[in-house]
Amino acid sequence: ATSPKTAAGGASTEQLKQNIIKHLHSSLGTDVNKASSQAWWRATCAAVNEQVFDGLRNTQRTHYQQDTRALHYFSLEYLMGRLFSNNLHNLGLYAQAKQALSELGMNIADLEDQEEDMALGNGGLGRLAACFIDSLATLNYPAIGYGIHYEHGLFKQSFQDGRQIERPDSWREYGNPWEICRPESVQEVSVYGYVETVYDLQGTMKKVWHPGRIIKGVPWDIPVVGYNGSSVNVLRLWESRASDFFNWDVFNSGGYIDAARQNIEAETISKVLYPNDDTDAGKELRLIQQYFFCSCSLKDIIRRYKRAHGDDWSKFPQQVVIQLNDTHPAVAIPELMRILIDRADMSWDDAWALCQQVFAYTNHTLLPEALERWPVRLFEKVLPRHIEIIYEINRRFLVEQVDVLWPGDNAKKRKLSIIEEGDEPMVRMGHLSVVGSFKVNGVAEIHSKLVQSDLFPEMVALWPDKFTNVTNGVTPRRWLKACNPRLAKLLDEKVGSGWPVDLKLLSKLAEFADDAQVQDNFMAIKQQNKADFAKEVKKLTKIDIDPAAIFDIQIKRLHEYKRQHLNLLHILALYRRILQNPDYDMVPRVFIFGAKAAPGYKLAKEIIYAINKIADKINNDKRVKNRLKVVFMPNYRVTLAEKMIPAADVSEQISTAGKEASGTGNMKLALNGAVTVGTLDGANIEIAEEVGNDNIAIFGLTVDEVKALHAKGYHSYDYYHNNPEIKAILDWLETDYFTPGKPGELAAIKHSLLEGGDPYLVLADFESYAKAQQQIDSWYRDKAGWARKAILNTALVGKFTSDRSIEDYVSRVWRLTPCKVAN
Ligand code: DL6
Repeated sequence: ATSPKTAAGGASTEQLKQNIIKHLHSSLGTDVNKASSQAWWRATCAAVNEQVFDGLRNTQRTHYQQDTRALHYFSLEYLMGRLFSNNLHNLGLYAQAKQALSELGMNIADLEDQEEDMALGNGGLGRLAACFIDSLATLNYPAIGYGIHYEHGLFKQSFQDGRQIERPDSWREYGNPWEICRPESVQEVSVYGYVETVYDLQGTMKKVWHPGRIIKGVPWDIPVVGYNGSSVNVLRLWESRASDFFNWDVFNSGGYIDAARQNIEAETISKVLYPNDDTDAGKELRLIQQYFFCSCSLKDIIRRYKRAHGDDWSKFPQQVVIQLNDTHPAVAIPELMRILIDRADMSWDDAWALCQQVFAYTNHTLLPEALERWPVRLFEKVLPRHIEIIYEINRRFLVEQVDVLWPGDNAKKRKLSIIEEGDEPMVRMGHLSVVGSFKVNGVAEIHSKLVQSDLFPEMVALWPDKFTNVTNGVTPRRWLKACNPRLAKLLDEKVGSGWPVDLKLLSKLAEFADDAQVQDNFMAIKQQNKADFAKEVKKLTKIDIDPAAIFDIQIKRLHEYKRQHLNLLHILALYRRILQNPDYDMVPRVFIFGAKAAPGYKLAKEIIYAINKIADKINNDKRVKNRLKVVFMPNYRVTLAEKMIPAADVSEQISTAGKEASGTGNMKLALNGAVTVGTLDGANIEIAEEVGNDNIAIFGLTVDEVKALHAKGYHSYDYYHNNPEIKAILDWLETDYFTPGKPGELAAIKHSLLEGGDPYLVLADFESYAKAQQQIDSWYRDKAGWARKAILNTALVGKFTSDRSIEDYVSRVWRLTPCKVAN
């Protein structure tokens, strides 16, 4: 049977089939009889791209004709995951493609598995960028994402005897059907060299930068398809290559080998994503990466602006707004100043006035190790002209702002200076971002408050209106409709099919929270998702898990502040209780982890090792009688998250209060009906406000209590000595119980919690956490009560759609107007 035309105005099933076969023949050079799954997948992508490219052309034409103000999102990371099913869903073509493929004898799920994840990001910050560009296209806002076309994304993770092994990720080794190279828009970027001061005939001083190296930036465009046939925006990622001009010189002078070496050096810039989510400052290549993509992107923006406005810069701030995704792209501020002053001959005052209307900055973390600072001497070497500009921005800031509000106060100047004094003077990128931006936001209410009170209080005194909040969000298209089709169907039936673009409609589901039939349906869906995921667990880890148990999931980067080790200590407590009391009564529970540790983060890797070793012991201990299972899923990534989230009963959001800026996994899990065990941190606080305290298990110290405890003096040994369960568990880690013949192999955790001072207050929160887990256990025993909670979680988290975040940015920061694209 063929289906009618799609909502997107696209092809019928029959046409789609013909198109797929056409592309098998003409794009892939193969035939239905011998095509591999990979070829079928590529042919289907090519067929889908016919519509994607139509949308792209229409969108670009409309934006050009209407000369729209546009957002330019600058981000070093985009954690896109797969695009196949996402594009099909957003085009309204998924069901048709499934049907077409099935009529061609292919299973759509098998084809989905042909696609590598586009893992050009580490975690929350990169995934947020991906959700935001989805929402921008869906809401018809003119926007372009700029970033780096890394050859290798985030490493692939496997376990060897429980230890994390990293392998390179080569996501586009055999090409990527979603991207288009745009040689016509290549840019050139300079680095190194020296600055000369020259005077023209009128005696006016000018600075001339003589670069030491020129690199070519080649743009790759990835179409970003809005939901339901709206706009198709672009994610433009820059790949570095050696500049033709530069190589030619070296080549002509007989230096073929030198030319080849420089080629390699130039290409290194976009070679690999730095795998830390917080600490890379100091690495020369990282600074060059940041500058490379900012410079390419600014020149691209200016080229487009000049096409419409020539050399008249007056409309630039009306047309262009640039969002800095954390401080990683902050070097764009001095780069724009350099272009305006050195290239466009603008006065300092005019250039600065313009810059300050263009940039806005989002802070994503308060962790001191994540606040970027670059050695001045590195800047001098790599970007000699930019450091001069930064000095001048700083000089004027200190004289014209700081000294005016706090005359003669040198301590204030030291604290606020963009240049940190010391043996090794540093450029503070956070300070530069605040000074150079017209708006600064945090990513959840509490985080934005802390940005103001703890990180930049003096900046708030200088510019109270500059600071605002935009709570994060997630796209419900990927994180509910596409990843949880069973629940999506139930929601269509109960609240209508408009919820993917109007997530508050889900609140209508709350009316059914006590309806026995809806409860049964909702929990049956959860059960089926759990059964599907149990098969995946078996396939990937060989571990059998029972879908009747509580699936308790902690998925996020491995970090001490996220406290996977708190979860682990509690697992050990349960295990110990079972061993001490063979009849220990608990609802069977499967604790499931997914996390990558930064390759250089030793303790994080020790925590992974400990979880794996303890899992091994518990899973094979007959005395446990299946009450407890522990699973660490290898290679956690977007595609795996899409399978885990629909199967979760419990969502672990257990960071030390004040440390997790927002979290977004918390939103995805609640949206799919998981009940959160969480601290009053980041967006957990807002989730609790939405779902109500009966439907979330809150525990632990609050931000104020954490501060008070640190102020008073925290002694983790007190908890060790006063709580026999804590003592027994920590001592257990030092034995060879979990690592036969190798005592002490898991002791790193104990040492960090005792001698290391337990910086993230794991022991202080342990008791309260264990109680919250007890609460979950007793809630789960009441079937109807649990179903009600699960339903209400889905129903009441409509606030956390990234569409709402984008509308908040639009009204508080960007001032954009939607631009409907005619098909
Ligand atoms: O804002 C997105 C995401 C937050 O949800 C997380 O809470 C936060 O940890 C994360 N921050 C980073 C750190 N990057 N830097 N800098 O990924 O941002």
